[in-house]
Amino acid sequence: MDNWELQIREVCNRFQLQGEYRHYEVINSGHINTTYKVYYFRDNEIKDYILQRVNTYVFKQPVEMMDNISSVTEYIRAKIKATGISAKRYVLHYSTTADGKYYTILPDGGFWRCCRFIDDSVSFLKPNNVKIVEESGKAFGEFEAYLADYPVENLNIVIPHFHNTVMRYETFKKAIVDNLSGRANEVDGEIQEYLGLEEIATRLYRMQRAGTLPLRVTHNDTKTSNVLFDRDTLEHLSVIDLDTVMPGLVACDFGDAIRVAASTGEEDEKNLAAVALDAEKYEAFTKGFVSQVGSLLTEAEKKTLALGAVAMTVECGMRFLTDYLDGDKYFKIHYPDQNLVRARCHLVLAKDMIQRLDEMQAIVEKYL
Ligand code: ADP
Ligand code: GN1
Ligand code: MG
Repeated sequence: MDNWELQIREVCNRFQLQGEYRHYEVINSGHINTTYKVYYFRDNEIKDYILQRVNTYVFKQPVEMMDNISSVTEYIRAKIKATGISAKRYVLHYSTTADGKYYTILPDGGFWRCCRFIDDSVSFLKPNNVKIVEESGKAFGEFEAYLADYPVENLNIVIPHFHNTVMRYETFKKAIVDNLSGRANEVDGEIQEYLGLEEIATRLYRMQRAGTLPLRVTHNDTKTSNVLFDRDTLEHLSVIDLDTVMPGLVACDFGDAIRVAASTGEEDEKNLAAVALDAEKYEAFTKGFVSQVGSLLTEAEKKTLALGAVAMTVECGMRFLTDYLDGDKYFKIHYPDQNLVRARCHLVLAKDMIQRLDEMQAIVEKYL
């Protein structure tokens, strides 16, 4: 057993887990936290857990983050149980330590948490069929519907200004000036293109600031890999990665999901000719999402969903470019120019969406 595995076992021992430790594997799909699947053996069956070291460069208030997560998951669990169904596969369940905390901190400062692995579940980085896309729409719509009457003011603001696109533009402009990586000249074309999209990309946030849109409990990181599906039926089970649950706009959740679920390319697609909005997947996501949450939305919110896709695609692409300019400090990268590749393909996708905004909004109206 190497030192790393010893540390993983040490963390496991601090949580009240049932059964005996067998082994672990690394899960590499997320850009932020470090995730392990830990195999436990109990009653002659494998029972697994997800162990995560939280990225405290990104999440500076991890205790407040875990407070949000535990209260939101308890709230959803109570709602599901009230319908007479076991909530086991439909909401995350975090384990506690002997002193009742949802986290443990190691002497090196590492902030760790542990939740039950949802049995017979799968997740997809990129959905390859419309059924999965529609189910992911249902999952995020249902999440918001479950939390529609949760007191939004009780949530901690885990990352201030997370989807404040106006502020994201200010950060981007500062990164261009600071040019910490020395790469600004090399990407001047991309920089100018992102600057040119500022008016349309910040429109949604400016509406929020004007007070015309309600703040709801939103997920704020709605990419497809943050949903678990039943391995056999491919029906949605649970929304995961609840780190950024905060007060927010429904259009941000809708739009950030579209960015991934309804792109014809990968999130870091190098072949830009292969990047566009996939109309069939866009419609499938919209159908699933609206079926769960559509009846709760105000007239003003309904008009912003398609715009949310533009805002979130530009914002996310610009965050990748900002990180490239800063020297790749925020998002995990798996090859040197990955943040730039991500930024380029988000630009292509956003421009396609802008041209097709009316068509996108018409599809929303069709399902409302
Ligand atoms: P990150 O914040 O780094 O994106 P996630 O919480 O999204 O990390 O977890 C990364 C991956 O781990 C998910 O895409 C999923 O495949 C898997 N995973 C996370 N939690 C669970 C769970 N409770 N049950 C099953 N798989 C999970
Ligand atoms: C990050 O944690 P993960 O990989 O699900 C990021 C999101 C971005 C996403 C882009 C806390 O999400 O905001 O949209 O990468 N999370 C945080 O793929 O910044
Ligand atoms: Mg994730």
